[in-house]
Amino acid sequence: MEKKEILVLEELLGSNKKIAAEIRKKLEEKGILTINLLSSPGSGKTTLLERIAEKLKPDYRMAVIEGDIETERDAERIRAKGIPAWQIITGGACHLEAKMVGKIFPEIPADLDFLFIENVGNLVCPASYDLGERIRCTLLSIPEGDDKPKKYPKAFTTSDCLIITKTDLLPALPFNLEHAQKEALELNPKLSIFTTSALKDAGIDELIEYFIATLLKLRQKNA
Ligand SMILES: Nc1nc2c(ncn2[C@@H]2O[C@H](COP(=O)(O)OP(=O)(O)O)[C@@H](O)[C@H]2O)c(=O)[nH]1
Ligand SMILES: [Mg+2]
Repeated sequence: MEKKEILVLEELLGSNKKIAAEIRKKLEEKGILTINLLSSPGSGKTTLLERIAEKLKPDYRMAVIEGDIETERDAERIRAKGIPAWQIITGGACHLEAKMVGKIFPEIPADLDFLFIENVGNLVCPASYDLGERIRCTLLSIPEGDDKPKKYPKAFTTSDCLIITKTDLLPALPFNLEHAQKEALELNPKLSIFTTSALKDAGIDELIEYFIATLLKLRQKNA
């Protein structure tokens, strides 16, 4: 990469960081826990959010910001669960940026518990953009293969949590769960790891407990 290009990129990331820090501060003052979901297309982000919505809806208030290159489809799926959702259409950009979240910020209800952000399906660019989240989760689905953490390290090194999805497919595919977890932890020993199947409703309750525990910690800090 040319030096000039590198400088432009650093400037862009620098201003993104400032906007993200401001968003995080404002959301956390309201006691809202923000969770940024990263993964390849099709690894199960929206399906996981649909499951989480069903389980959280009776006791908690959540909303979702959806990021996609095109279409309103994911926001429509979330709204069908009775959950407020905003769709950001990037028109080609492979990641969300903090300023895009900032545009939606005035519409976000102050009494939310959880704000989920489903990033554009891509394991590479979204890893470089802080969106003001407290928790970043990377999803890795069984069909993608257990070798992916070391091939796409930044998503894993910058995350707080790894959600291995579609575990119902383990009997059908050669995915070594232990190997994937070991390599992810070698990259980032602080990762909290969850193994889930949204289809079979496995491991989702444990993941939700982690989100609730983090929300309580955030609110204790505010008190
Ligand atoms: N077998 C299986 N398929 C799943 C699971 N979760 C999602 N899928 C399927 O994976 C595909 C992509 O899911 P989607 O949630 O749209 O992925 P996204 O692009 O990451 O949001 C859909 O066909 C889902 O039905 C799961 O737990 N098990
Ligand atoms: Mg989706």
